[in-house]
Amino acid sequence: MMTNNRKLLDWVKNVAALCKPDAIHWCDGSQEENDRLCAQAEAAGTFIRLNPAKRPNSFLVFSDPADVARVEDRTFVATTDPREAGPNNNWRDPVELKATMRKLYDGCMRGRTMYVIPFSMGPIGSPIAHIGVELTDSIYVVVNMRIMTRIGDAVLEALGDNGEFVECLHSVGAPLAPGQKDVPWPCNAENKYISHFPEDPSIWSYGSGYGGNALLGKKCFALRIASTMARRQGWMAEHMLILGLTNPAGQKIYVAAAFPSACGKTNLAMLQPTLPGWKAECVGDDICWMKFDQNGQLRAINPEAGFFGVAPGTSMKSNPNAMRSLRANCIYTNCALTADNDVWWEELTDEPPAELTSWKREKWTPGCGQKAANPNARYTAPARQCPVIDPAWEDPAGVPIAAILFGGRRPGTVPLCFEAPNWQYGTFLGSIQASETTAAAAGSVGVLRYDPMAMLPFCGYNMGDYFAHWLSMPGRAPNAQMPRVFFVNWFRKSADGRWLWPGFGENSRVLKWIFERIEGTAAAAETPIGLLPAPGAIDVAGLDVAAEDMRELLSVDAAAWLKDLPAIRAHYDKFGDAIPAALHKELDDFEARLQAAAKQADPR
Ligand code: OXD
Ligand code: MN
Repeated sequence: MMTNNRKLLDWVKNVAALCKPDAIHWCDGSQEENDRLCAQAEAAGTFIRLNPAKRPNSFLVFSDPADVARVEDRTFVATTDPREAGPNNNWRDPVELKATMRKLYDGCMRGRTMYVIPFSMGPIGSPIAHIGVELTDSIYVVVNMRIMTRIGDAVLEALGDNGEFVECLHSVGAPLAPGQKDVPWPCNAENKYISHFPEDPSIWSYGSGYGGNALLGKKCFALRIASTMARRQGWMAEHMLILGLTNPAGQKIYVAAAFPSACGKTNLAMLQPTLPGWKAECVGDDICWMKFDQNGQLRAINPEAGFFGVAPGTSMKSNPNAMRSLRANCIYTNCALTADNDVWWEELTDEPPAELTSWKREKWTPGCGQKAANPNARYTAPARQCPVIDPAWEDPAGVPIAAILFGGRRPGTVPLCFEAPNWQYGTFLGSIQASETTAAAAGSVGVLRYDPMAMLPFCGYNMGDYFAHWLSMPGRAPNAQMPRVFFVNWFRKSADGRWLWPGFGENSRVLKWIFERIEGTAAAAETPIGLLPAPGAIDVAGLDVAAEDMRELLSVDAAAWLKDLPAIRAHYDKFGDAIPAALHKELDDFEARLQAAAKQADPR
């Protein structure tokens, strides 16, 4: 199908004139096209076809060792006024940055094909979805985008002659001279740019072929650019998983949850409840777009169509539903290769295979002192293959969000769970969200890293204005019903360094309390930090956690919280006067309540 969309046609023509590809291919998104591109990448030595008896229609790719992860120091937000980008972003002047990048793009696709990928973030035609078009010279990007988003003719049709789309330009930055042989993973490691121009809006990515640097629908569009659109248009683009929770009576709620990296977001998204009769289903594991419907209900879609998950650590023990999603039709990046052409990564099995090909294409044996898979090795899996995918995951209307959860890795201070009594205080809690690095050496103190709403690397504008946007949400729709806000911490440790809470499927006990808070049946006690589960309100039937540990998990240590106060204030100070006055007031009140409680506990 061709398009008559003038803006799209002109843009493709202009980019082609700049990048000078040998050919242009408009992706239709079909299986046939996908199979042809995969075969081509296989012939080029980029893709390794995995054992069809074990992993049908699946491929392994080894990247260049200089191109294995998102590059935050090469990620830019270009706005006319630097204050717009804020201290949380690397600011550049848009005119200067475009001039620099145009020089790099000039002729950068020589010897390659430029692929045009129309894609929809969200179910095609959903009022919450948005369209983008990515131009790329990487087959790896095309086949990954086909899993991670909806691509092809159906999107062009939805775009129509006059539809708006976000321009996403990507090149690996490795032109080929006539007759020059390609490498398996072309990139330009010395010249990476992941640039965002929210005023266009557009994304210009150069030099990297990996993950969020190259699959521009994900972090670049669905978070950085979308957050600026959401602010303007009165909705929310968040770094959150979405899950459906059904109680034994068959009643269902949906919750969204924001956690910094390495806090088990994908595990929670695909949780298997241990509580009898409870069911959890996955809508998404990474990104959540929320808009009010005409009744003032906040409804969410997962803008993605796949999971781009970290492979190491994923196993039948830690996340059986993720493992089952990987049975076929997946792309693996920087995992290790087994002798019988399957993939392996650290912790997949208790015993590693006797011999592997590592992600560096080297022979690997257990005990050789190297990791077989890169620590950021990934699987790209279609979401529809997840055995607990929610029946409404592609509902264009989205799912109603009843609760938002924040959390982090906090060995101390933060209780297992508590609730914010209102939206403003909930926003405050999100703004001081932090994750603690575990003490590397005995006696060393954990370092708190503030990552508000888990959006620090992904908010496309000034974080202080982002907090103001959160505070403005209740006023953005008549009869706005805001979700309840909760804070959770699965990672609390005892004084002697034991995990106090078993986590994983047992987290369903905390979800049950949250469900019952929303239903109005669970008891909570007021404390200086918010509403804590009343004694006995968390269902511990059949759980092997000592009563004493439960008490510790659900205690508020005012003195410990007060110790964080200087760091919280320093965190706020980074954003200067962009921090809304309402949050400063919440912080002052928070401190006063804690001081009163600390005094009561220790009146000296
Ligand atoms: C991700 C991330 O890859 O948050 O999802 O870094
Ligand atoms: Mn993420």
